[in-house]
Amino acid sequence: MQVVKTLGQFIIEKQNDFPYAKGELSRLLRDIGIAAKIVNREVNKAGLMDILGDAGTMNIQGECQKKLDVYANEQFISALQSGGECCIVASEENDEFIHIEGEVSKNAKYIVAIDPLDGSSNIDVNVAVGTIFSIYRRKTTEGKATIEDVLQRGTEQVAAGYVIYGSSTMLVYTTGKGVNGFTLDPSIGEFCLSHPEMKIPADGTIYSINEGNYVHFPDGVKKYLKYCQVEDVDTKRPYTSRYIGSMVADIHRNMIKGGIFLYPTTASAPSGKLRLVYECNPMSFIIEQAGGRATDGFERILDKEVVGLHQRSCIFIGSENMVRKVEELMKEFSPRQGADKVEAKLEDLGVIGGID
Ligand code: AHM
Ligand code: MG
Repeated sequence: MQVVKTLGQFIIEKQNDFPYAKGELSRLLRDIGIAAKIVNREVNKAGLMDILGDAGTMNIQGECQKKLDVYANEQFISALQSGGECCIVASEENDEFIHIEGEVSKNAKYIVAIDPLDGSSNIDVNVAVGTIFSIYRRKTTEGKATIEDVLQRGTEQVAAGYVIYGSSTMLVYTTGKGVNGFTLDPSIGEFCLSHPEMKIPADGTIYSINEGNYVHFPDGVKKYLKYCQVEDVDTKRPYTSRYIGSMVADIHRNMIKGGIFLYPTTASAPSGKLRLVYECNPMSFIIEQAGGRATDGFERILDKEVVGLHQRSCIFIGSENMVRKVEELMKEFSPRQGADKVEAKLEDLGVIGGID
């Protein structure tokens, strides 16, 4: 008989990897897993919205319908609040970070940054969406946690993960000792270990990018796209283009099959579109732990200075050799130097440039 290992059992087992752990991180991960199941239930009902009532209206049970991203945000915050291990939640849905108050959280040591429902433009069309989370240990030792606790480099993450609400629902996470994936078995309502010790192939044949922005890409990226499309039997080119428009789904597929996901700078997004704290950093931590690579073309994502909660970054992430190839072409055709370098830095830091 095949023995099933649930997420809860796995987390407790892995606690022994951290000799002085008191179980707080384990409880935090468990809380996130619970919220993910609730969000999953609502995502699965999304197509019924028109029957049961649109966002902002009452459904037939007299409940007020909320937009799913708002709903997901509330679920994760409330799970973290009642769990008591988290002192600050920083979310894509909130302009400012949120202090978790209350007796149960008074000794909480962890900061959670979260994108509760990424790829939300895909909900209406029944395409996979995801949740991305990142966990830091608080740095300050007294009083209320502060912005200094939130703005830590990606290298300081103690755990990160994502949930993909797709043809099946999966939770994938790392605590810095490899990556493990769990598939939700709806019949028992548990995430079960289905993808132990996930590894991304060093080479791949899939590239994922919104090619509609081509004219605005830096020359290094344009050269890379041409490289992907040229015929070469030895390197299995031309590669296959696959772009869902949900970062979690695109990166998850590439992690399993081998591939690269690119979101470079564009005219409307001079520093890239995606957010460093709750999108790029957690996904980069996971991909690196799976043996892959993540950069902004010049610098490792996890080493980037973090100065703003909603700071943006461009990102090239996935199979190691594919990412190295883009870096090589960026260096050759779009080098950052002199004034460019200063300007790019200011854009990265959100001092100049922006996106609607
Ligand atoms: P969101 O956080 O508003 O959902 O935006 C993030 C999403 C990513 O999941 C995806 O990779 C990207 O935006 C797609 O952007 P685009 O439509 O510009 O290709
Ligand atoms: Mg997002």
